[in-house]
Amino acid sequence: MAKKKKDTKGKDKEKARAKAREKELKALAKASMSKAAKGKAEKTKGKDKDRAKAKAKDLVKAARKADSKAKDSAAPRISKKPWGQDGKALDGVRILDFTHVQSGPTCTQLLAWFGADVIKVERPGSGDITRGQLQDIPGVDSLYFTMLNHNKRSITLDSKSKEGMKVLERLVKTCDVLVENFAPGALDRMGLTWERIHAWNPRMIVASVKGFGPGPYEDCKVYENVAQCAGGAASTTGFLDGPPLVTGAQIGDSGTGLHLALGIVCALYQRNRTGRGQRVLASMQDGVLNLCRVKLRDQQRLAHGPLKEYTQYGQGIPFGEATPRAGNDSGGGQPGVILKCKGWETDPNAYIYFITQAPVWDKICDLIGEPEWKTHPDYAKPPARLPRLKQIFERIEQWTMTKTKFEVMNECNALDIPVGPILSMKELAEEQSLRETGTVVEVDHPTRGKYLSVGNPIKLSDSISEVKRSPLLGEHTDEILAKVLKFTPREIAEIKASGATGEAAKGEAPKVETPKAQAAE
Ligand code: CAO
Repeated sequence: MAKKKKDTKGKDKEKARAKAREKELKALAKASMSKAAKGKAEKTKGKDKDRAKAKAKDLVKAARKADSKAKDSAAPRISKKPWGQDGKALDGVRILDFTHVQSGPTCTQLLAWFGADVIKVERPGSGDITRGQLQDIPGVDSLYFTMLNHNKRSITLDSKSKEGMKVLERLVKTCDVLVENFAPGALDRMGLTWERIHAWNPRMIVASVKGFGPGPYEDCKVYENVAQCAGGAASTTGFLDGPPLVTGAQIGDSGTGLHLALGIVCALYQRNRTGRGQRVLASMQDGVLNLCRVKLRDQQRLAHGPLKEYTQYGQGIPFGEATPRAGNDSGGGQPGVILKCKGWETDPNAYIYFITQAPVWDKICDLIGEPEWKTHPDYAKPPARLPRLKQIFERIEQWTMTKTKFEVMNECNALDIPVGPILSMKELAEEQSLRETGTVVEVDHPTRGKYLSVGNPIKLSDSISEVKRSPLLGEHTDEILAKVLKFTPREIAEIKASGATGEAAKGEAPKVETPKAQAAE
């Protein structure tokens, strides 16, 4: 009898738990639905709502499946907290940030967004060279600096002084990762060789951006456009009859910073197993070449005949020995060009990228008013269209020029025809949905005031990614010496008296651009 009562009680408890969980899942679905629906433009509301509904349903289905799998094990359940608010992914990881300019700071900013404690070590008086570069407001940290150094703390330190090295040693012993992008050999010249760092802290990961990997150019200093040229991007960008071109996307600097961040996270993961730190190297040439992978693909395809999807093939222009500049041709092989839209005469961005993807060819023909092209032997099949692409796109352009780029996008999207409006920076800055996802954020800065920045483009469902303003020069020197490195007040006084932390007035950005700063990117 007693046992039966106990069983019933247990069952009741289980029922209550199941009921509570069901409630949780419904709330989860509701939250994700309203989030998805909220972030979309008015005009596409209906379709997005349906998509959000389906997504929410899938979410609940997946959660139920995970729950039933987890029932008999200790496996964790899907977080009950709202999107992105269940702690920080890299909580507990401390970074000694010895980076400057763009490539290194991009990497450490990403790690800081994921929750790492990033301590930026800067030269007293001047700090990161970008603080004073391209200044729009005299005496105020430039947007170049503020937009690459969010969520970090700043300590000023002369790493070449005796006292400075004492502080650096303590930092190495306290941190998990040292990230640097000095010129080749600079870290060694400072006395921070890999062997010394490893002896001080065998768990320390030392991550570097360099222009080139080992080889004939390993000693070169490298900037963004040098990397774009040396990594194969410039020779394959631009039009056939023009010079090589660099692209506005900072694939050399920010691209390599991204590669380095992945290397660091992998090294941290491996350290869990081995207990040992390791060196991580991301060269800018390698990073750019990695992003130009499809161009090396085409280089090898050339040995077997012309690249038929390139516009030049249709124009009868012979191919040379190397992958040519492809204009606006797509790397995926689907014919695509940039076409004028309504207003192109006065608006430099009234254009749209239009792809004549084979599976939607019939829909394109109907849309532009050429239904007979669906069955005509000169147009019906992709190989027949290749030599006629110029004429085909001219016809499509007659249609796009009658509409704005957003009208073209709406009409094409409804038919699953892939198109891309050419969005200006102004349009992106004003785009509400990007504000709502935190991809474009407004940040307040004590000396600059409010400004726009690009937030974390990588979204984790459990990890918060709030964007905090960049530090003023040396803003956290005292705090780091005392609270992180645990120097006594007397030791701090000695360090300061030696001049190792400098005498720069806190928060003041350098006013004069040095010739070196102007040369840097
Ligand atoms: N205290 C004392 N000295 C410091 C210091 C500090 N806190 N921080 C840096 N320094 C010193 C370095 O030790 C170095 O001294 P030595 O030349 O005597 O060894 C010196 O400052 C200059 O460092 P640097 O050579 O890295 O800087 P640079 O302006 O001459 O070159 C750059 C800049 C970017 C070309 C070079 O650092 C480089 O090639 N980096 C690797 C590639 C890279 O990241 N490029 C991307 C740049 S973004 O476009």
